[in-house]
Amino acid sequence: MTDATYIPPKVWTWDAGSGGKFANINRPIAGATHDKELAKGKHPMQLHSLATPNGVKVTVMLEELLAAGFTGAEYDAYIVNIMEGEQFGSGFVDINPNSKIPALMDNSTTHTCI
Ligand SMILES: N[C@@H](CCC(=O)N[C@@H](CS)C(=O)NCC(=O)O)C(=O)O
Repeated sequence: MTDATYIPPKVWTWDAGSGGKFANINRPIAGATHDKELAKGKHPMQLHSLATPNGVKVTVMLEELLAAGFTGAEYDAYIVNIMEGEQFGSGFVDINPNSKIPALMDNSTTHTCI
């Protein structure tokens, strides 16, 4: 059933209060709010994420590739605590301007991210 009385606003504003606890972890904003360098490990694949339903997707893929014997999927994993706003650190925003986890850097050839 649809609400035929709902009229969409001309200018959308973020009502964080209506989203419960998820309004705090999924925000309609992006970009750096503070300087923070990203950690970097020894493998070409650098994963920056958190164990949310979206955040585990890349980990699952990489682990399945490794289990299948694809050694090129070795990676270093780093936690981005989105409850603490770490997705707005400058280093993370450099690899994902959208400020969303997960972000995976593949340094094996050229600098690309997914
Ligand atoms: N399209 C992405 C969406 C990722 C996404 O929504 N990530 C959320 C956590 S599950 C996030 O980083 N939220 C932080 C924010 O919005 O500030 C995917 O499907 O993986």
